[in-house]
Amino acid sequence: GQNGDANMEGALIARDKVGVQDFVLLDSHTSEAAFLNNLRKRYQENLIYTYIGSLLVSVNPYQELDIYTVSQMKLYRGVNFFELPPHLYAIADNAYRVMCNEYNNHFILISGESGAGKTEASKKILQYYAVTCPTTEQLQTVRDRLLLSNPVLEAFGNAKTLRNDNSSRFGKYMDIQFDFKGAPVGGHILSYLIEKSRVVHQNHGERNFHIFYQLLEGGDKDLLCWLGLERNPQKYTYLIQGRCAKVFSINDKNDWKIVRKAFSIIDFTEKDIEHLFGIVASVLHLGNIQFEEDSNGHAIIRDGSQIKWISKLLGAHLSILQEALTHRKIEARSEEVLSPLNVDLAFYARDAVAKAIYGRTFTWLVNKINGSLANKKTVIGLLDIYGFEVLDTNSFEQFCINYCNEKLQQLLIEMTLKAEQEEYELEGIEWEPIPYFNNKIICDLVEQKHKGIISILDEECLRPGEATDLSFLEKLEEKVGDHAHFVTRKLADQKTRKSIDWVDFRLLHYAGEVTYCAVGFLEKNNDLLYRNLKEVLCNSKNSIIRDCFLLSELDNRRRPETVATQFKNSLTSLIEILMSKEPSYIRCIKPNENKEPGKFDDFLIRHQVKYLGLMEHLRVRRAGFAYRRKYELFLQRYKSLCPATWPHWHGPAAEGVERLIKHIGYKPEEYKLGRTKIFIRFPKTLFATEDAFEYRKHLLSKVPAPLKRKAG
Ligand code: AD9
Ligand code: MG
Repeated sequence: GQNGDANMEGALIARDKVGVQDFVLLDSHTSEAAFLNNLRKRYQENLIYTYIGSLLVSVNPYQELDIYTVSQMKLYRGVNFFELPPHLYAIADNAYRVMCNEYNNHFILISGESGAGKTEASKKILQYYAVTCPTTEQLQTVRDRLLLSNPVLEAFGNAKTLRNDNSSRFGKYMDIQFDFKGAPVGGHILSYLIEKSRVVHQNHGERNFHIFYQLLEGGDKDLLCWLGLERNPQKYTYLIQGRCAKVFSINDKNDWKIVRKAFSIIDFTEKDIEHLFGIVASVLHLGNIQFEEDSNGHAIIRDGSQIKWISKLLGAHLSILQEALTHRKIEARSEEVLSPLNVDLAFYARDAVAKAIYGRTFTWLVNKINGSLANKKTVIGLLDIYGFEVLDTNSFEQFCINYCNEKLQQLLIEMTLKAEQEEYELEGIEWEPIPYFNNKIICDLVEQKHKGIISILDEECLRPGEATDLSFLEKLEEKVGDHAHFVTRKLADQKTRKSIDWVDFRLLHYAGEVTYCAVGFLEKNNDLLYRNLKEVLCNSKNSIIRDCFLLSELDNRRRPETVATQFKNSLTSLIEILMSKEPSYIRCIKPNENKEPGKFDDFLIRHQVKYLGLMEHLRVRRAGFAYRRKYELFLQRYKSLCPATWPHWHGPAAEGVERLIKHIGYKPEEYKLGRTKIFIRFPKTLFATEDAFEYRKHLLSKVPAPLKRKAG
């Protein structure tokens, strides 16, 4: 089960200088100031990891630390959870060992806001398994594919944002699959809602997905020539809106090499690669298509060169493609009529194609990678999603991302409190529940059937022609205006002292308040691609595009699910997947807004400590029992402290423990005896026992007291 055992060994080490490595050991009561002090002390010593019991808190160091070497990995392999300084590897190793011993499934949930270090953590854990798990030559390939899926998915799914130079713009859940010997034999990736809008638009200071820049910087001359591309990103409308094609911290050329190498290992044929980059290039060409008005006010394409390239790369008929970009097929009395688009709609159609082909190609990539990995039963899942984010202007994408973070927070609340309560119940221990903020109320506000924001949005999407983003806003005011976490415009000033713009709505998320701009919500939720454009794509000679756009989609008269509803459903099934597994948690903290090493921004960190619920977590840990340990283990360690149990105890371990603690004088309020474990309420009790143990060991060995181990 869960590792609730205390950090007894490490506890004693130089507590003052570098803080305690488990918050449970903080002497001063659970004050926020003490918590922050401890976190700061450790951060300043580059000790970025700290436990709360078995949960790991991580603060982004924004610099390369020397703690991820192979020898570090080996150090953590098979070692008791708390015997070494806190580390990702300890969490990973613990999950692995419990999985091997009990043949059950695990997952490691990594959460925290954008830029806090989730993706780095998930990559490091994967590396840990790749290096330390047993393997055979045969399995080497699977291992390499698992590892190399990362650079590929990051190239296509990550981008520079204001918050993070390598921000995940999709959610990722990866199962690492193990055989009965504990060798990693396969994997499976689920991806969630990629932020397609980025393909056609970027905010100032942000970039499009990395792959575009990598291709232009790194692709060899022949390839670019074949794709009809120029090396200079400034030439492409879709790449320059953020005005930062070049980023200091990113080496596109180098990354390109890694991605290319990854493709060859993940079983991509030359044809696949040709078609894949044909699509990437088509997106760039699409962005450069300009429309102008003819004398009738209809859109015509200004310059035919881009569309020729697209036609070649996607294997689509030139004139049909041209027609599809400037006309819309309308069904009137079982007759199909082509109606010309005006310039605005033509641009809309163009962007819709770019988003659709990129978005679906991303899904194709994930499937392709999955196809190259085998499928087995016992797994450790790694969840790395896009973190909570608040931008200057927050749109539909932020709404989805932040909703996703609410769901995971909800999961965490349920599973930690549940696990804790279940353990006490199982062991027959009484305990008093700790109050905490349950964000279920916010999840409900967003997702409840008929009443929630997504339902309201979907309803508006069902009224084409009538509904607008503003009518959606009105409906929100009307239907959820009095919800505690919806700030209505009428009361905005009183509630949050900031008034709300007439196109905005505001939610009080668990992680803070966010103002969303409703403009574009309906369109993005509908995600409409004109039928004749779909037809063109279904008939494409580019095999990837053909895989992505199936003819059956055209027959389907049923209305496809909206984007938000699809997302909601996929999150619901993700939560189900996770609930069936044993959890481990890593909570990542972002130390400052400047991506700077060594800078501990008190205000920013306090806020995260608060909304991540770390104090509550700590309180639950402490108000319950700070320590618990199986009778056998407890006895094994401390038996030398009692003549009746030393050197051997022959009866049941529980009785041995009872004798032992009577002998060393535990008071009744200090402990409880459960069915299989002893529960110790205060850290001090254990410290004393541990000190006595060390002293006794010293006497027994008649050698100088052991040097204090370097703290972590
Ligand atoms: V987002 O929600 O995807 O926008 P993440 O994933 O939480 O976000 P990420 O892991 O990408 O953040 O970390 C951001 C940057 O911080 C990385 O690119 C590194 O430069 C830096 N970082 C994070 N963790 C570490 C670390 N353990 N060691 C060194 C780190 N640098
Ligand atoms: Mg990330």
